[in-house]
Amino acid sequence: MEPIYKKLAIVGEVGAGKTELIKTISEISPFATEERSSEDIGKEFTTVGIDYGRLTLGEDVALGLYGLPGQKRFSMLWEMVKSGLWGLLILVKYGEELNEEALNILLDFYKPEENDLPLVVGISHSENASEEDLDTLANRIERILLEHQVFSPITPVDPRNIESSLILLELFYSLSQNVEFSNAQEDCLGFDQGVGMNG
Ligand SMILES: Nc1nc2c(ncn2[C@@H]2O[C@H](COP(=O)(O)OP(=O)(O)OP(=O)(O)O)[C@@H](O)[C@H]2O)c(=O)[nH]1
Ligand SMILES: [Mg+2]
Repeated sequence: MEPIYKKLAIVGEVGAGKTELIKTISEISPFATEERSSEDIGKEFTTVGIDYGRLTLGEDVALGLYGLPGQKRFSMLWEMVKSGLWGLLILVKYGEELNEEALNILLDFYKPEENDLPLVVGISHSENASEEDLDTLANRIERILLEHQVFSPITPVDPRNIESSLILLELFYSLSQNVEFSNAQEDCLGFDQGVGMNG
C-alpha cells in the first residue's frame, strides 16, 4: 500500500520556535535554511525560507513538518504547502506584543473553518509565565479566532521539550478525527450538522 503523506504547517513569528519544534520532533535530520541574522532580532540565526522535517505517525502514515515564517511577505511559501494540509499550527511567542494583524492575515489566508483545517495555537517561551498572564493572552487570541469563526485549542508549548511538543501533535490527531467524523456525518446525512472543532 502507498504510504499516506500528511502535511503539518507550523507558522509563527521570528524566534517563536518553529525550527526548534521541528528539530525536536523530526525523525530525519531537519532541512533548515538557517542563516546568521543581518538585523538585530535578538538571536544569531534565523530561517531563510522553509524548515522541513518528517515523522512517522503509524505504519503507513508519514507526517511532513513545514516551518514557515509568519510575515505576509512570505505568503508564497504558505501557498506552497497550502493544499491538502492535515493541520495548521500557529506559534505565538509569549512576552512580545501579540501581532494581531499578522494573525488575522494568516487566518484569512488559510481559512481553517472553511477548509475544515484543524488549527492549534501554541504559546511558546511561556515556561515562566503566570497562569493569569497566559489566560489574558489566550483570551486575546481566542477573540481573534472567533472573528474568523474558528474554535481551536490554545495551549502553552515548549518546542525544546519532546513531551510538550508531542502533546500538540496529539491535539491535531484528535481534531482531525473530529473533522473526519463530521465529514462522514455530512456524507451520510446529506446536511451540515455543524459538528466542528472544539477546544
Ligand atoms: N526558553 C524558551 N526558549 C525557546 C522556546 N521555544 C524556542 N526557544 C528558543 O528560542 C530560539 C529561537 O527559536 P527558533 O526555533 O530558532 O525560532 P524560529 O521560529 O525558527 O525563528 P525564525 O527562523 O527566525 O523565524 C532558540 O534558541 C530556541 O531554542 C520556549 O518555549 N522557551
Ligand atoms: Mg527558524
